[in-house]
Amino acid sequence: MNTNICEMLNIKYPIFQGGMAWVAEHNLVSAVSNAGGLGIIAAGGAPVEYVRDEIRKTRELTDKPFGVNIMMLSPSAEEIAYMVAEERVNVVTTGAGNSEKYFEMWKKKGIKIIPVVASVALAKRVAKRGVDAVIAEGCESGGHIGNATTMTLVPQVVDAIDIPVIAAGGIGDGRGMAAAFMLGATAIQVGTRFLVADECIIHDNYKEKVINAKDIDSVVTGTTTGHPVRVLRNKMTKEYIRLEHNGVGYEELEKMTLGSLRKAVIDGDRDNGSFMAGQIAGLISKRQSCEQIITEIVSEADKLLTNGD
Ligand code: TUI
Repeated sequence: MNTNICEMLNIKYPIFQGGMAWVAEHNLVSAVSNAGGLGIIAAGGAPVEYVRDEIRKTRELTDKPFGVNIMMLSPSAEEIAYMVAEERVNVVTTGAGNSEKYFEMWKKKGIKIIPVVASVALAKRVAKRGVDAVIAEGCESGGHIGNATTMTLVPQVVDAIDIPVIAAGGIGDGRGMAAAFMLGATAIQVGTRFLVADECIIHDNYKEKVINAKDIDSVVTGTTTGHPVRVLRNKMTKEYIRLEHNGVGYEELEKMTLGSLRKAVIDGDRDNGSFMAGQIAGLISKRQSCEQIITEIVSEADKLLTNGD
């Protein structure tokens, strides 16, 4: 399990925790890093000072490496890009857009740059610009997604570039990790399984929704607007999908979902919250600590990769 990513980032296990907006804050991040994975603070749509504060709080709880994920659609993305350079975080991951204009600055500060890509084209482009690795994220993931599946995207990205590839999307146990390694990845990113971690601060209704989810409870809103987002189905998604298929436009739909992620994470509002989660939610059935989650995934994968059973 000691792969090139472990060496590069000085982590024990090649497991990243996905940078989930509103969810991935200092408690979860430090617990994952302390357990030997890479915890990643999600900047999401938060203001720059909130994210700086999260970095400092995380540093109080761990002396292990951790990262910050910058969501490029955020109005604060630019300020956060400069702030993480100032703070010299170990790793920056970026998603929902292209962050190449910041690469030189981050490189000069010795920050490892690992963009999330949802296509081979973007993987090639950022690899040419000298990033350290890429996270190839398939559309099984929760939240904002691209088109390709993990099974098809990962091997194509692996073949297209010569830097390490971290597989993301639909990976929730050791079987998923072993499969990702078979596709050529040398690390995995896990989001949904960490939603139910003891150290994850989300509302209990959110955790319950993940634990109770079945294979078919995952839906994608925004397929008609160009902003597809994978969530667990509820009253809000039913209404959203009905409206978008009746031709209601993006602006109007956005008003409906304004603040809906907060409603899920903080309020646990079962009807109106946006319960972002990946398709693997159906597999997740128990609450565990981050340490238990990581060691269980690693030992399952290790066994499969060593003995094949
Ligand atoms: O970013 C994510 N997942 C997210 S961000 C998020 S916060 C949010 N909240 C409400 C609405 C929308 C977002 C929730 N989940 N994953 C990484 C990711 N990046 N997935 C897909 C991409 C991506 C897509 C297109 C990256 C680059 C890209 O194109 C860039 C370009 O310019 O070519």
